Parts: sequence; C-alpha cells; structure tokens
Amino acid sequence: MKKELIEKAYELAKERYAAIGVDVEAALEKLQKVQLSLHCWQADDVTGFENAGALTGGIQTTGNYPGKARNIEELRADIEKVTSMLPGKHRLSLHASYADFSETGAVDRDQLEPKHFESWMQWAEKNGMKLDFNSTSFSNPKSEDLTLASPKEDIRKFWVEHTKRCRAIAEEMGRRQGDPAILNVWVHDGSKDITVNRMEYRAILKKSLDEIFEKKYDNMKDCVESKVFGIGLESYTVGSNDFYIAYAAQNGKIVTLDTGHFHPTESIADKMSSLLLFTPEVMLHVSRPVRWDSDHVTIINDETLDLTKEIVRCDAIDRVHIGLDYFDASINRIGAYVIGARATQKCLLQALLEPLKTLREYEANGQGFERLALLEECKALPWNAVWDMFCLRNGVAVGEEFIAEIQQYEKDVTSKRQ
Ligand code: RNT
Ligand code: ZN
Repeated sequence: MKKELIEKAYELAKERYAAIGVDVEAALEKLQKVQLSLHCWQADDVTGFENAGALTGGIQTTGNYPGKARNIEELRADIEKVTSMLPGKHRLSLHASYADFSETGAVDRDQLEPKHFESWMQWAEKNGMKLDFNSTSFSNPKSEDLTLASPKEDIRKFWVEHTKRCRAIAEEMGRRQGDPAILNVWVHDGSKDITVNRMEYRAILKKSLDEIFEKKYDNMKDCVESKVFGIGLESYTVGSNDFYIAYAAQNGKIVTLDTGHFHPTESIADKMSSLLLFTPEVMLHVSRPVRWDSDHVTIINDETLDLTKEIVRCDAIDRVHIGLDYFDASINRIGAYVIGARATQKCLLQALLEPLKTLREYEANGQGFERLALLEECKALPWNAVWDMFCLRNGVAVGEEFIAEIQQYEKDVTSKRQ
C-alpha cells in the first residue's frame, strides 16, 4: 500500500478522533507496549515434540491442511515468520511438551528441567522474545481422566512433580529474561458420565495445588485455568470456574480466562472487573468458540471487542496478560496465527480509541441516549487508518499485504513439508 495514502488517511483519522476528545498518538503508544503471549501450539496442532501419540485431554484439532511444523526447527521458523508480520514485540508461550531433548536425551514429564528448554531460552533471547510456560497434563501415558485430582497416589504424585518442575522451569525463564514468566496450569481432569464423588476429586486437586505452590518464586507467576467440559469428559470438570476463582482469590493466584471455556452466552468481558478486585492479575486465552470450545481462529467479533474494551475500561492493561489459544488445522497454520494475533491487536486498538471520558460523563449524568449514540458512532470511526499507520511504523505488512507474504512462505517452505 502506498505510504502517502496511509499517512493521509491517518492524518484525517487523527483529526476525526480529536473531535471526540481521543488522542490517537497516546493510544498507539499504549498499543505498542502490549505484548501478546503467542501460543506455540498453533503451527503443529498441539502435538509437541516428545513423539507422543494422539492428542488427549479432551481437546481436539480438526483439519488436515498440509504444512504442519514437524520439528522444533520448523516451529521456530514458523514463529519467526509470524512475528515478522505482527506489529510490536510479543512473547511466546511454550507447553512442557515442546522440550528439546536433542542434547540431553528424552525424559518423562516428571523429570523435566530447565536444561530441556535451554535451546528455547537461547532462541528466545536471540529473537528478543520473552517466554511464558504451560504444564502439560495431556498426551502422555499417565494422562488418565484424572491427573492432579487422581485418587491414585502414584499418578497424582507424578503430575504434582511435573507441575512443580514446570514452575522451576518458568522461574529460570523469568530470571534469565528479567521479566516473570507466566506459568499456566490447566489440567483436563474430569469424567464422561455422572460422577458421585465430585467433592473428593476437588479436594484432591486442592491438595495437589497446595503442594505445587508451596515454594515461592520471584521470577514466575502462577495461573490456573478452568473450563466447562472436555471431549469425552462431558459430565464433570474438576477444575471448574468456581473452583479456580475461589482457589485463586484465597491464594493470590491468577485466573486464566479462556474465552472458549464458558457457556456460550456467558460474557467473559464482564468477569474482568470482578476478578481484578480479588486477584492480582488476569491471564487470557483469547480464542473463538463456535458452538463449543472449538478453538477457531480469533477474529474481530463482539466477544473479542467486549473483552479488550473491558480491559481498557478497567484501566487494567498492565494487569492483564493477553495470551492466544486456538488451533486450526484446516487452513494455512501461519495464516491462522497471524489473523488471530492481528485481530486481537485490532480489537485492543479499537478499545484504546474509545472516548471514555465523554462516555463516562454521559453515564454519570444519566444520559443513556447520548452514551448509546456515541458508542454506536464509534463503531464506524476510522480506526483502521490508525491500524495501518501502526503497521507502517512497525515495518510490517499493512492491510491485506500479509496474505501474499504467507502465500510466498507456503510456496517456499510449508508446502515442501510432507
Ligand atoms: C484446553 C485449554 C488449554 C489448552 C492449551 C493447549 O481447553 O484451553 O489452555 O488449549 O493448554
Ligand atoms: Zn486455554
């Protein structure tokens, strides 16, 4: 796209926003600082590199588009390609199942150490990317329907040890990057059919978490992620929303809100202001559920917009970590990454461009008509001209230019993977 056109459109947009009291430059400055936590698992369909068999744990990728990353090198190349098309600096969220055993020999999940992520840490440093981390309870021979909530002591101990080690790995990542690594704990624990010992398993999960969190660390932060159900685990989820909200509030932990993990009409945006009053920060897994927790690619839709607006309206941009969590194997995987990440940034930009001061005045004065009218007008203000300028300044593809870039990468790289 022509630079002059982008600049011209931006100048007009800036004036238009100024007319409603919005400082566009200030919004861009804020957006520039927001680092998304990119999920490492979009380019290989959550397979990981332990030579694990099928994806288990009640989650599923669907589709068979060619070009999936088959090893760590390919995954890293894909992520480098993705970040070259995203304005700003971003983080990478690794799962424990993405360990690099090439120098050390393979170990099971209860034996993981920072050295198994050494090459990731070096790669991240070289690429100016900070890391976040996730324990992995699924896709392992010991991934029974119950892991941290298992009444079988050997199974429970195995997963407690795994999660403790994940915290130590996150601590090392955080120490080296001079910025805490976020460790997300999601376990799939649940059952397919009517469960009569619901309290027992929750008590076991609570006990396991208490053991896991015993050690205090300075360079990592703990998050716990709930959900409603998993495939094959439809009737009961040990780590439900109520369970983790209560746990996090009592223990000063962070709740991870995955936008696919609630009942279809539930507003995730509305949870923000409640959580932020009782827990230190919030972690997000931005996704797009279609009829169920389907992990479709995130797009600009009401749900994502409501969420980002609520972050800004709560003045909580510094207390909310925005991670992505979707996995679509039915379209170009790099394209999926880029669409979702850019959509999240675009939603955030729209949120930052809201004339909040005026809207709040209207609200305080009981001017309901004026509030609604201005909100409606905002929907069609030229935020996209501001977005284009953001991309231009960051030296990344403007507008739809990334489509051709991804097609080229497909031609040169991903289509050659058999
Ligand atoms: C599953 C959870 C979880 C996973 C990733 C791979 O429903 O959303 O966050 O998607 O850990
Ligand atoms: Zn998630």
